[in-house]
Amino acid sequence: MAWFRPRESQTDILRPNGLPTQLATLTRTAVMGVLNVTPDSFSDGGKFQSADVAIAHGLFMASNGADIIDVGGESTRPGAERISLDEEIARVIPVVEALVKSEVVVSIDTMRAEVARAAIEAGASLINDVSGGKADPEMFQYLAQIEVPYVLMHWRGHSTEMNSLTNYTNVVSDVRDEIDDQLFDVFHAGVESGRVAIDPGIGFAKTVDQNWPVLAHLEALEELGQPILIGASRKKFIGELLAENGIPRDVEGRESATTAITTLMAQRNVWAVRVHDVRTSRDAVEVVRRMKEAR
Ligand code: PMM
Repeated sequence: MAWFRPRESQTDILRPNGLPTQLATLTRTAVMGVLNVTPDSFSDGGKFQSADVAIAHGLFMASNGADIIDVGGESTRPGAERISLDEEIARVIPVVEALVKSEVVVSIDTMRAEVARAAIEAGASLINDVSGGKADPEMFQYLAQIEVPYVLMHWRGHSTEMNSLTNYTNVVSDVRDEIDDQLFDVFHAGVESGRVAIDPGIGFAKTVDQNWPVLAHLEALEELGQPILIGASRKKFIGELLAENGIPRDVEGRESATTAITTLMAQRNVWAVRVHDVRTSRDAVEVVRRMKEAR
């Protein structure tokens, strides 16, 4: 029948090498649940500061359908000051250990090689580095010695200065070219190319308006040939989009729009979305998966 076209291959989703089996065989976009063990992250800061509360929330997200729990100890909120290495390790490692013990797949959200090392030794399965190797010169050297996947994010500078680093000639091609430069460095350090996923860094050194073309022109990032992760969940650009009478939508009220972005990204075959509300995004990627299967 003319309307019956061959099924689209589920392998259209490009994913990094080195993932644990349950993630390597997924036929849909993966859902990464955000677990910030920080007093000041923008959307959940302070809520999961104590290790026990953080662990409970990580387990809750896993039972709600998260494929990966992304544990971070350092806030990347615009303007945030850095914390010490010891403080970061003290915040995240007990949480990583407990989640791994419960057989949860954990990624470590850190810019520091030493934190990444401690987390991998505690059983984490991937490294999520918002600086894409730029904050710590040791990161790529460490990565070259191990075999876990790595998320390399577009990054121009630390949180204290990133809001002043938003000059682009063309945000879409500039972000792509800068990620390409970061990729050159990571490959040059000896890291296997198949292990690296890329992320345009929604809200990082980007004005509210600059995030939209980046999301709308994912083909520019796709040209780089790496798996893609998107972290748009509850961010300021959504709050501004949904503002009423000049007042941005509060963080909790950004969920439906976040789910809409997850749907569009899954449709586009991104490897993973990093979100706060796991259930809604997981539902969205299941819908997309089923729709693709029915084609
Ligand atoms: N955003 C935040 C933190 N870590 N990691 C990746 N890979 N991509 C992101 O967009 C990203 C990240 C900041 O948001 P949060 O305060 O909600 O964690």
